[in-house]
Amino acid sequence: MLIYHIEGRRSFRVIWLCEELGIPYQLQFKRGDLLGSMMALRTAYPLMPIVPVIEDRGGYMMESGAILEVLTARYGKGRLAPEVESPDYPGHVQWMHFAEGTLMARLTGERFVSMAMQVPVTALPKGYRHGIEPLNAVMMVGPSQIFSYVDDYLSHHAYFGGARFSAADIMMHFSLRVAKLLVAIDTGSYPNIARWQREVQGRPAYSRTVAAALPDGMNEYMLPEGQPLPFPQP
Ligand SMILES: N[C@@H](CCC(=O)N[C@@H](CS)C(=O)NCC(=O)O)C(=O)O
Repeated sequence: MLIYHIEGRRSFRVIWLCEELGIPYQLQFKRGDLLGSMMALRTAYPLMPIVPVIEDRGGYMMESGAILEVLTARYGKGRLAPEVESPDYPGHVQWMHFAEGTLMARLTGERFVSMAMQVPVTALPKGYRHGIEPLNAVMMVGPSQIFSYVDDYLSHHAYFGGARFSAADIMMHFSLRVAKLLVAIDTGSYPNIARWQREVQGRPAYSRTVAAALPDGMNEYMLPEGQPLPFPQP
């Protein structure tokens, strides 16, 4: 299987899953060259050049959550997903979707507003950032309410997979890691999220993933935290 990869991006999830399940893979990326990695993908898959894309069994597939689901079903042999009848199954599926469907959508939404308004995320009106405020005109769930919900879940579950680590933990890990960059909120300051982060980052497959996916260390897109800059500055 070939994984189109860009350092610091969501392809990390696919690599981590492969490392957990022992799925052989090759990476297509240009080390230290985010634009070069993206151009390689644009050439291979011009119709939807967003990362990750995989090439497997003669076909292309994109959308990280869907890729993880397919690979887990095909190669997992019961690993990284609770049984359908298990009490952990609904939570696992919820967080598989929440990672992109609610969490990343709202974090990037806030970041896009900041880019359009040309102000740091911390200078956005309070309602966007903190969510429901009874007297605020903006009645939406914002990042800090989302992180409180996530932290509460982890106060009575070891993992997003429930009692055992699952693909949902891999999905949520990326979204929580980039929270600091996108909206300048350190999820490590939430005690249960911090406990969970330490634990999952202690997995041998995580260390192998970091070595393969980030050979020059963590590259947070080369962007300053929470600033309205859409691209790396020269
Ligand atoms: N929901 C998609 C999001 C994919 C996505 O937005 N990837 C980013 C990199 S992490 C990307 O390729 N951005 C470039 C673009 O949006 O054009 C997934 O989970 O795979």
